Amino acid sequence: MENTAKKRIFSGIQPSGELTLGSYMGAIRNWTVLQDAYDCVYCIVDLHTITVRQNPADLRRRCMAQLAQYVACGLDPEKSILFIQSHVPEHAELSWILGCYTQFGELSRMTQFKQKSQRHADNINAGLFTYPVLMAADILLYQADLVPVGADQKQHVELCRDIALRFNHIYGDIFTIPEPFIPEIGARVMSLNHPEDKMSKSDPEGCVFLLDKPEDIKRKFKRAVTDSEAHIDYNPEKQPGVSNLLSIYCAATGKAMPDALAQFDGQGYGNLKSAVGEIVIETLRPIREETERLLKDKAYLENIYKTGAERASRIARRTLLKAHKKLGFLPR
Ligand code: ATP
Ligand code: LTN
Repeated sequence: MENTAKKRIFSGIQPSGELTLGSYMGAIRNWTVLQDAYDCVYCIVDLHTITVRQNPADLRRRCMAQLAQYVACGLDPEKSILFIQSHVPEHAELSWILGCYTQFGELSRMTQFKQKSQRHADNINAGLFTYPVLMAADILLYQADLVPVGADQKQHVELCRDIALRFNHIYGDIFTIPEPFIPEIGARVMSLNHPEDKMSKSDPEGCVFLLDKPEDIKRKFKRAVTDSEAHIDYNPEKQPGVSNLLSIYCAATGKAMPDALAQFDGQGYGNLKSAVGEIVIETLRPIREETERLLKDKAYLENIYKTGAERASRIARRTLLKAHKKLGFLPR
């Protein structure tokens, strides 16, 4: 598959917590539909995750669970390369090189860095600062054309483009210049209890996890924050909570917003919450059941990530050596 003329896709998610409805609707769901038309490489980015202190046993468990969820969501290891970032050392190696072509000022402007350094004020480490450089290495190693991510990652993909253009300008066409690929619906699923913020795994009550039990999903939607307008309308500025519920409903059913609005016209918020809760429960049920089944077969999952790393390495090594040659490093 690595030799086809299909365009290449790369994306990754951190094993820094459990996967959420946000990462599913903003990223993974999109990844699955792209598998036939593109040559896809999907990663579990564990190196990124240690920018925030992790418990080693939890990290190990979450990596395995994340791989199982990738497969349960429909990522097919026969079609796509599924692997773990730390198993392919070229990521860290290219990251060092690209860091020498990235400006301090550029990294200082990254919104995620500003937010995370506020949230982890006691551990503003260099890795947190250079995080986007490692992300650029991830993408550029595979010569990716498209990077399917949620809206919050657009700035990082744009920085990746700037770094690649700069490098290519000096050394010739080494890297493919990637484009972010952001879904029309589901690009920014908001928190259920703080609808002005992105749904995030660090806020368990405002967030639905892919492996949540039906009763937990039901409770979270029941308690979702709405407003006092008392009518169902799509207006993210004035009615962020209700608009978020409507967006989740559309993303889960595939319905267009005007159709969803017509369906809920004149109904109360209670009905909307339970309808969205139900559809999310039914969307996630098969994923949870399949994940539980897969997690019992560790050998199968290990085989996926080992094969994935071998296939990924072949592509990554080629790009890294090309860069080494251009930079003037002696061949090994
Ligand atoms: P968090 O904010 O929950 O800690 P994160 O965004 O830092 O997560 P990941 O979990 O690695 O990091 O994100 C995985 C992917 O899912 C990215 O492509 C991201 O854009 C997307 N994503 C994450 N949360 C949402 C959301 N609420 N809505 C849409 N897409 C999202
Ligand atoms: N920073 C991303 C995760 C990530 C990523 C990537 C996404 C790391 N490397 C390469 C796309 C391509 C995030 O979602 N927090």
